[in-house]
Amino acid sequence: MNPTQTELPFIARARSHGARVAIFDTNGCATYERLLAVSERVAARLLDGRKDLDEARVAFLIAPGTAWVAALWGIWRAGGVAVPLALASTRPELEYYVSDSGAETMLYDSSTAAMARPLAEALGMKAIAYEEIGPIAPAELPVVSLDRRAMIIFTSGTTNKPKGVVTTHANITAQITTLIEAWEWSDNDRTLLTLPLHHVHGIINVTSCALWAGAVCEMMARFDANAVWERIESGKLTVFMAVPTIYLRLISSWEAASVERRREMSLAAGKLRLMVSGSAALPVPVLERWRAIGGHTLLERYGMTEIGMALSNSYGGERLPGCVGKPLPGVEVQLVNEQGELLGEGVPGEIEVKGPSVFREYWNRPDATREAFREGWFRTGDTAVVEKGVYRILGRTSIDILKSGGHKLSALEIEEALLGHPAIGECAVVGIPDEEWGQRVAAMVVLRAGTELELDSLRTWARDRMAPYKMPSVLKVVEALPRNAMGKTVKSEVVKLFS
Ligand code: MCA
Ligand code: AMP
Repeated sequence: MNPTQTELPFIARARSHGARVAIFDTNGCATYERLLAVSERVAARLLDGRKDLDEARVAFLIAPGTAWVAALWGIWRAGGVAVPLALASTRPELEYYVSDSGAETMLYDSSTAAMARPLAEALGMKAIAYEEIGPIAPAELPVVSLDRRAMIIFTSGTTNKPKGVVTTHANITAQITTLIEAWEWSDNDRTLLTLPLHHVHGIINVTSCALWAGAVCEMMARFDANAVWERIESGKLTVFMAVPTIYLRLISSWEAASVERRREMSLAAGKLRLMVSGSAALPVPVLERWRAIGGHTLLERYGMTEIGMALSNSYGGERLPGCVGKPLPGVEVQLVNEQGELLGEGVPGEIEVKGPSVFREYWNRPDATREAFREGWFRTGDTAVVEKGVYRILGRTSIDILKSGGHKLSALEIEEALLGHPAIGECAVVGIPDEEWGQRVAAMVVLRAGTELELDSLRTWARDRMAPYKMPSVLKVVEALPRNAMGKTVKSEVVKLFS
């Protein structure tokens, strides 16, 4: 590439980190120089003679590690829009993400080939195996301006199909830099990724912040509580971020250890400089338990796929249990009532967010994009209250959006899938409170005449149709769903019937 050309900021950052180690994964380590070299190869392979992908979508199904980052960076450097796919998704789910995004190319690795290659073939996409991208003649890479689209992450909402959240390079840069500043990331840091790489939490907060800072990012193929404790006990980690369910798992693992080992685990945890919880409400008893075990008051923050992170407890100052703190640098936050009127302290209202980190649009859904904004402010659908300038999340405005294990789920999407079951005539899906998962997916069903249904057989049937975290783990068969005078299912009654 011509050195006088403007580069995307993350590339310039990576160049400045040079020979430092960027990633440790199951295959070993990679320096920043190596990441740059490999991602350039990916870009050249994707370009295949073209000058610029011009925002063509490239879907990629790759296990966490150097290959995943090289794929993301390669897509960006070729001028493409990255569509990270979830390893846990089923074939129909992947088909939807790929078709909805209009991705023309699928990048995959040897661990995902069995799923990705036939899918790409069936959809007439170009399929590229990461391991088969050999040395390639260097290509002139395009100049990609910050206002161009960079990524599409699918999110479940109040519609029955997930929507693609489009962020530009400028949005992503803003999402990263606000956290670098607020949480004081530096090249002395070393973090551990245990989260899936199809959400902002894993992609931006952990991986991209670490690589922006010149830190080391250890990447685990999947979360495993004992393996995480081993890494904590290595004494090398400085930063760790996870969802509340993961902290609960770490607590259980600590509790199962011998008294002597517990002491070592606690000592090691206390040496990290920062431990963050987010993606779902952190119950205060969990925060307190972790304070006793790990010697940290977990830093709780609030974010969303559409906005990155918006609110955060203080890094250096007081952290208030049950609260998510104040707006991050460069992020404007306000609370409004249903009429869009600004609310003062102590009055609950909907959180609205504005600033450079807020996404551009829902992919191919101009109406949904328009509805999501009020006078330039993004309407989150989350309710909060402010007390002494500090925000506390009270819940979501829609009962149809669930959070389970940190995954946002649409009750409507799960209902639509369940209605495909031959025994199910009617159904209502709700989230019921659960200590481990935050909420559990619960399905209330009315069966077709002459049929029977057990939870186990429903889950077996669902295995090919939805990711494991979407599958109902509670089932109730009823004669009729609770309905109002208009015939609409009353979800609040459904929740009560489960309790
Ligand atoms: C899995 N299982 C569940 C659930 N998930 N059961 C009930 N509810 C669930 N949600 C069941 C499986 O069916 C399986 O059952 C058993 O648990 C183990 O499944 P497995 O898939 O192995 O679970 P896991 O790997 O232990 O996963 C737990 C997890 C994972 C590590 C907490 O869910 C996770 O990584 N969550 C984080 C998601 C995330 O990154 N969210 C951020 C999005 P059986 O054994 O019977 O088959 S939010 C975001 O990005 C915004 C911007 C933000 O604010 O951060
Ligand atoms: P997602 O759309 O998957 O990015 O999930 C974002 C949603 O997670 C937000 O709209 C909130 O409902 C929820 N969320 C994120 N962080 C927190 C938190 N600290 N407390 C409560 N809810 C949270």
